Amino acid sequence: MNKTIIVSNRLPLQISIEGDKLNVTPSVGGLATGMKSVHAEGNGIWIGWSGITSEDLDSDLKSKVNAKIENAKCRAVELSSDDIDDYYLGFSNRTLWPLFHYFLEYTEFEKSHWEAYKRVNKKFAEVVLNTVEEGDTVWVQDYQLLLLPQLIKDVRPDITIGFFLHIPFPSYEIFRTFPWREELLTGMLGADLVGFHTYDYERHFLSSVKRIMRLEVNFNEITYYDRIIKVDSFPMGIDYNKFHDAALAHNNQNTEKSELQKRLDTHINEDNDKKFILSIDRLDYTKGIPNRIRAFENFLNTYPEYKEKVRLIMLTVPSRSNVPQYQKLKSETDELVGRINGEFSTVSWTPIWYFYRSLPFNNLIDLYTSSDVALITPVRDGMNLVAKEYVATRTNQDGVLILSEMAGAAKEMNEALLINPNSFEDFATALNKALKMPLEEQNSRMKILQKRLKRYDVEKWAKEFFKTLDETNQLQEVVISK
Ligand code: GDG
Repeated sequence: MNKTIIVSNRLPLQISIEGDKLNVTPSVGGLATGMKSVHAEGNGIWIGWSGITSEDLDSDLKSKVNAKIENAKCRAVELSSDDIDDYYLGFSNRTLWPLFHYFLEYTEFEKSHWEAYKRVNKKFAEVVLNTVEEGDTVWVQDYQLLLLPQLIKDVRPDITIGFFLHIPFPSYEIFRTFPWREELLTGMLGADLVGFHTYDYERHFLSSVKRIMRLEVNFNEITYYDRIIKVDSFPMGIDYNKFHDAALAHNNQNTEKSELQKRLDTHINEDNDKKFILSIDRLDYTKGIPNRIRAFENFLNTYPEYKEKVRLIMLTVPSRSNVPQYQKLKSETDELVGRINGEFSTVSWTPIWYFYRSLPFNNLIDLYTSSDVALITPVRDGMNLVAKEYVATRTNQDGVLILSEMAGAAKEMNEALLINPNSFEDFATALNKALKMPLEEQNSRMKILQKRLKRYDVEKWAKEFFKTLDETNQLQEVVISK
């Protein structure tokens, strides 16, 4: 039976070792959730790094960990702490991540990190090549593995390969600053289908291929030697029913309330007019967190009538804390929250509730369902699943989503209040509009958003990708037989 092999930097598992006890739990996060349905089907295999470096695994522990991994239909790529430092923290997170999100000032072009990136992509290729059999399909995920498609295609031209980029692909003017630009594009062109979240990213990629590689591009097909490579956009959806059903269960009177929910209820009961504004993101400079806090301060000064009436609940999830820019961002955020709470708080009101941690899923649902407004304002974001999850949990079709134009999700969420995250005026106007929006208008906007998200959920996203990959495959057969 043919199988689908998913390849991503991390396996969708969290492994922790406590004494001689080994705990393996499925991981959360956009990608893991998104691919779960593909992985569960048939005899799929997921290849990636386990999260534990080879130095921390003696041979006894290694075989125990591997057994658990195999059991979860996964296969591990072994990486050393040097690999992680240079390929992951170095090249992926200090070069590709900032460059592709238009943060040129944060982008480091470090040759040794590039060498590590090439070395580690080869390690992934080795495991894939040892796993793949005739008739299998390989689906490579994201920016850590841009070279992998070509490394597989070189050895196994018969294997169908798909590639999906979860972050933006930048404009040609940004991409061309990258010293190893041609090698990177060549790596991606090993795939038969290259997918992006939006048409704009697709367009930017095609433009770079045309201008840097000087290849023939016909609409969304690239001719590369004797192959045709298809490029297309597939906006990633969410597991809609999971979020919607969790919210229905949460709203059921008989469900026991969490401590967090009890706390939220106390505040709502104090004053029915009190409103919650919610933001949830990884602590990342692309998410526009300091700007959002400053914009909230400006909003309170512009519309003082909202003082003591609104609260911003900010959940920021720790991320990449060993990269210097993230440490700086953490101190800046702490300081801004402290300053604004110090400036505006009264005996009975704190304007910002700030959580710096990851919360369990049920608390996430508490926050989504209790918030009147979601304020999702990244300065640059491939898609943004949080915006979609908020909509899915609004089972009474109330609530307002304020969304940055710079998130890929904005392209398919026109009924949200779309703002430029660099404009304090946009923030203030949208917040005022959201907080005053009549219920009928909230309902009509939510209904349309929900209908679209329900129809194009994550399973549909994966199916569409595979359908197009299949068509691309037939295209190759025509080219070869000509
Ligand atoms: C990348 C791209 C693209 C967050 N906090 C908690 C928690 N989460 C979950 C959310 C959501 C996921 O993490 C975050 O997904 P996003 O899409 O918002 O952002 P990135 O992590 O930056 O993802 C992005 C995505 O890939 C998919 O292609 O959309 O543009 O940057 O699912 O619910 N989950 C739990 N506790 C938390 O505290 N349980």
